[in-house]
Amino acid sequence: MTISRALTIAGSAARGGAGIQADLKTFQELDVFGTSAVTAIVARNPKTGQGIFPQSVEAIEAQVHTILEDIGADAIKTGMLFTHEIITNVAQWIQQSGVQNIVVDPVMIGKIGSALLKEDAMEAMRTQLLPLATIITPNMPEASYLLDNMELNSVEDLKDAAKKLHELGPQYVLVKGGRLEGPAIDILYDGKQFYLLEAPRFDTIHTNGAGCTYSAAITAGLAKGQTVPEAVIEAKKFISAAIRHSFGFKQGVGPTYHAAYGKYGETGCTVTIESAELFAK
Ligand code: PXL
Repeated sequence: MTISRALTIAGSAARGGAGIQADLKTFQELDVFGTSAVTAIVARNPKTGQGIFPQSVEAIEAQVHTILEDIGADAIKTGMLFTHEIITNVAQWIQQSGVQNIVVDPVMIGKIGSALLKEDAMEAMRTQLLPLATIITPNMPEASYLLDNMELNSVEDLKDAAKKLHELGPQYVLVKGGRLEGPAIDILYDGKQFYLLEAPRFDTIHTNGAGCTYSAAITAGLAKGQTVPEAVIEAKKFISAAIRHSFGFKQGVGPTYHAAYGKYGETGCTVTIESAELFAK
C-alpha cells in the first residue's frame, strides 16, 4: 500500500485545536500520513495566560531531517515558527529537501491573543520563506502586517492585498476574509485569476485553530497530487464543515471539529473565478 505523506513544521498547541495537533488530525481525516517537527510548545489556558517554550534549532533540525530521510514528504506545511533563527533555518531545509509542495501559513497571533511570531522575525518571513511557497494562507491581520499595515475592509481590499503579496514571490496567495461581515469569503490569486471562495457564516466563537486546519487541509490535497485550486476548494469545504460543527469545552474559544467534513459532509460552498485584468485599476 502507498499513502501520501505530509510534514508539518509548527508549534504544539496543548489544547488540541490548533498547531500540529490540528494539522495531524486534518491529515488523518484526508487520508494522508502526517509527520511533525515541533518548533515550540504552546501551553496556554485562559486562566494561567501565556506559556511558550521554543525548541532549539538543533532539536527542530533533528526532527525535520529524520523525517525527510526515513519517510519523506509529498508536501510540507509551516505554521508557528516564532523566531528569526527558526525561520532562516526552516527556509534552508525546505530548499535542500527538494519538496515541491510548500504551504506557508504565516502564523502571527493566536485567537487567544498571544504573539506566535516575534516582531524581528517578520522580515525573515517576508523575504526568506514566502518566496519558497507554493501557497501562503494569511488571514486579514497577517496580510496587513506583511504589507506594512495595509488597511483591509472589503473583498476588493483582499484582492489588492493578494496582488501585493503575490509580488513577494509565492506561486499562489490565499487571503482569508473571515473577519469581514457577511458570508466567509476568501480570495485565491495565482497572478492571473481571482478565485472567490464563499461559505456560509456560522454564528460561533469556537474557531481556535481554524487557520491551521484550513492550511493543513490544503497541504493534504497537494500531497495527494491535487492542483492548488482543487486543494483549496476542498479545504474550504473541510474548514467550513469544521466550523459549522465546532464546540466549546469549559471556557473560552473552543476548537473546530476536524472530523466534521467526513462525518456530516459539506455546508454549501461556492467558487467564482474572475480574471484579474478585469479588475485592474
Ligand atoms: O491558530 C494559530 C496557532 C498556531 N500554532 C499554535 C497555536 C495557535 C493558536 O492557538 O497555539 C501552536
